[in-house]
Amino acid sequence: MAVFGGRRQRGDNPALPPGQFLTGSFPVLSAGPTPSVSAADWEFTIRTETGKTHRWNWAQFMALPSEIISADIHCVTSWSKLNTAWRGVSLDTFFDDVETESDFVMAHSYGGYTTNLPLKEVLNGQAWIAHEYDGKSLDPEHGGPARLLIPHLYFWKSAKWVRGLVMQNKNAPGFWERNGYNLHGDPWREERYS
Ligand SMILES: Nc1nc2c(c(=O)[nH]1)N[C@H]1C(S)=C(S)[C@@H](COP(=O)(O)O)O[C@H]1N2
Ligand SMILES: [Mo]
Repeated sequence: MAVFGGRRQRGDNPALPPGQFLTGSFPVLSAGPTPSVSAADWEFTIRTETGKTHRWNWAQFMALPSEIISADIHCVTSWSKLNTAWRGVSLDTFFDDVETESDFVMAHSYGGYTTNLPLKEVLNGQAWIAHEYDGKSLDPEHGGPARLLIPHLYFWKSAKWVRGLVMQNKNAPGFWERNGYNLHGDPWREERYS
């Protein structure tokens, strides 16, 4: 493989989606300042179209079954990082008691970031709320105390400092989607921009 500028060319690594380059570092990409959210004040909610709100505080979150997730992550700015290790709780667990007819979700973060997602793409073992990276509490600049982890979509969909999901019946765009990013964001189909 050709090596230049510390990054390796795509070559024939089958784990790399088109147009992506490997990085060994863990870049920080944040559209604004890192909000300071303590676990003690943390709350995660899911609000449905009927207005019903399901809530979890940190202790309730920690009491849910968590799992280790090993995943490749792909940023639309073209870096990919393979075999990242997280601990988190599947969104399937949070949705256990949620009744909704809506097909879409808007994720909201502490600090105001938003991103839209189809509900079916955050269920069935495809998305987590992660609170550990590499066996340690998630660093605030990477979204600690907890962030979304949706590795099969470009990493802008993995909202850092997530504070809630709001069900929506239209696929209304979130922050980056309003600014030209794709509504869906599949890295294997290079769904980068709209
Ligand atoms: N709240 C919030 N979440 C966010 C972002 C952000 O700016 N704010 N940036 C997104 C983008 S573009 C990427 S690539 C990843 C970066 O995560 P990292 O900083 O842990 O590498 O977070 C995503 N989630
Ligand atoms: Mo990104």
